Amino acid sequence: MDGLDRRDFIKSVAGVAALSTAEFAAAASAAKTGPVFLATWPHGKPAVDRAAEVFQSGGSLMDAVEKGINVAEDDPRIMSVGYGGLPNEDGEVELDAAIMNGTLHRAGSVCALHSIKNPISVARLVIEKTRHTTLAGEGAYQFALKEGFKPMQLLTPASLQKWLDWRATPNHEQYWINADNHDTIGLVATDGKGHVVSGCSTSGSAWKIHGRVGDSPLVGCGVYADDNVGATSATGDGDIMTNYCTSVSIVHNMARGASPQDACEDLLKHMAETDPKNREAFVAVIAMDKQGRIGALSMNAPLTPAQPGFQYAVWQNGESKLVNAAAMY
Ligand code: SD4
Repeated sequence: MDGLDRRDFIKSVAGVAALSTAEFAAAASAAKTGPVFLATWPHGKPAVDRAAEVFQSGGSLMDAVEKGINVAEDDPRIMSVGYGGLPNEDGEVELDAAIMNGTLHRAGSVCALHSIKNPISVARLVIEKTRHTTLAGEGAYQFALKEGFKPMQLLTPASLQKWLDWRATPNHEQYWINADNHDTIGLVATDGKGHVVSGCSTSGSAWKIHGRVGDSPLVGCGVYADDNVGATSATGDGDIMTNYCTSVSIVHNMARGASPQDACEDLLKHMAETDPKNREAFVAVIAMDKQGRIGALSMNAPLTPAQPGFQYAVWQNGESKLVNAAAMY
């Protein structure tokens, strides 16, 4: 939070709360920006481009977020999402995804889904075809089959080789305490008229214990969307972030008047203050308010030796670009 400590932040929030409804509405509408699509990592760029294309050709914002995320899920080169994602300790790919509609205040999610390459599409059908929010494991798989999804082998020759290499590494059980591979796709969007959607999809932490569920499919952790405020998503170490309900915490910070960037900073600062070890953690977040203003932040840079920094993709006014996010520490 630039030059603001927590007490100042709370005061500034109180100032916003003092605005009359009319003043607040006027400020909000002045800031409207048209549709905006924001996604994590370089693979977010083709995703936001696809999302914008779907939206501009008449699709809904839910369609746009789902189809945008499908691009990363379908790409075998991306080893942290969908087809080609790195498997669990047993060599099986287990996928997590969630999507949340900010108008309906309704999310659908699937966890530990095997053999189906587009978990975000299954998650969306959880909203549309059921009264449930989250389906897990075999139940999620059976639901996907009933809805017409075709099972397939999600390992590619490259991801299989990585798993074999890991298995051949002495002391490879260390992964129980030291995880790597965090490149979830998170995609948040606004239609430019106050509607927001958030989605994310991941193969989760590589070599995880069978059945491990990260933050991504947990509503309020990996995704959150509320048309009254905005939408957020998170990427990184879900075993840490889940404990902070990352996405809903940032939305609540925005609801109290923080800008998207300040809302991200406040949460990451809180994480670092409650446990100093979190300063070294791999945590990165994206946020958008309902006016289309964006925020993005990672806890530290470089994130890992293999991943020198957190980048996000943004599409706005007909153009997309990749941007280096700020780091907290
Ligand atoms: C998880 N947050 O399962 C996910 C993994 C991820 O980038 O990469 N995020 O912990």
